[in-house]
Amino acid sequence: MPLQYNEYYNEQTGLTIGLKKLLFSEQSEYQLVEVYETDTWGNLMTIDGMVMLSERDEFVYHEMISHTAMFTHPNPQRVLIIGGGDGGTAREVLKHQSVVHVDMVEIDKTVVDASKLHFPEVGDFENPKLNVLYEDGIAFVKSVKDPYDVIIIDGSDPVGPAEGLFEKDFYQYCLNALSDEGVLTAQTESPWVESYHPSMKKVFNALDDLFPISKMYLNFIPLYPAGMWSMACASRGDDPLSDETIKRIENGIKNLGGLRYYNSDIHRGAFALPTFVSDLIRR
Ligand code: SPD
Repeated sequence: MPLQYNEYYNEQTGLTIGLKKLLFSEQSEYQLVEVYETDTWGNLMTIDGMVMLSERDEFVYHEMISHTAMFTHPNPQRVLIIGGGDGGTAREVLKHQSVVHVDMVEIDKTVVDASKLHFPEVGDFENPKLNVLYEDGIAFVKSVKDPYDVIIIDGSDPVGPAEGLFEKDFYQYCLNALSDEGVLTAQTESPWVESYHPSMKKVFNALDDLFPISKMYLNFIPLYPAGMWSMACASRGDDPLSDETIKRIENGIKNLGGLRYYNSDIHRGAFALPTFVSDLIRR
């Protein structure tokens, strides 16, 4: 019997990944953080039995959650990342020359430690513009005094410590913590996994109530449940689909190194939703 990792997301339906060996396993104060060497995906991090990232496909998630927000804002200087302990979102954000300061608020230092050890290409932890804080992201965002231009919610699934990241109160605090033209993006789970629909609806209803502009967008991540992944983009200023935003992407993308998924066509196309997906969040 080969060594396999299984994540079941609908009854007995799930995802199977071939493993070579376990590299890291630590039950932190919050969750079980594990890293495996896989057969074809490079190293893989799981939290409480759910895939967080693999070396081979992490670029999709990190490029899409970061650049969508960063280009929707006309001049993002101060950025807040809630979660994001593997460092991949910060790495993408820091590619933007306008950025002056990034606070990354990760509740669990074990995630950062595991990433530094086993995902050396993912994080840019030595970057002097990056400030890593080990705190509860909800409490942090509630007490922000100096607003951020972009807030990115790169949490895990809505069970355990990340549950509060799918609640309306949290998005109210985020709105208060954003500057006038502030933009927020968040990961919002797979439209194919019914158990997460209530959390998805909660987030999109909250954003719709609170922000002048809020939209869902999609990307395709092979090691996440069902491969189709949704994200939210909400803005106090520009629309992610405005001509200005698209022009900013077209002019600015050449200054960012090494993108492999995100481009202006993907940005535009990602907001086109299949009917069953837009029905999920229609009120
Ligand atoms: N089930 C996957 C949920 C993924 C959420 N965040 C992933 C962390 C990558 N930075």
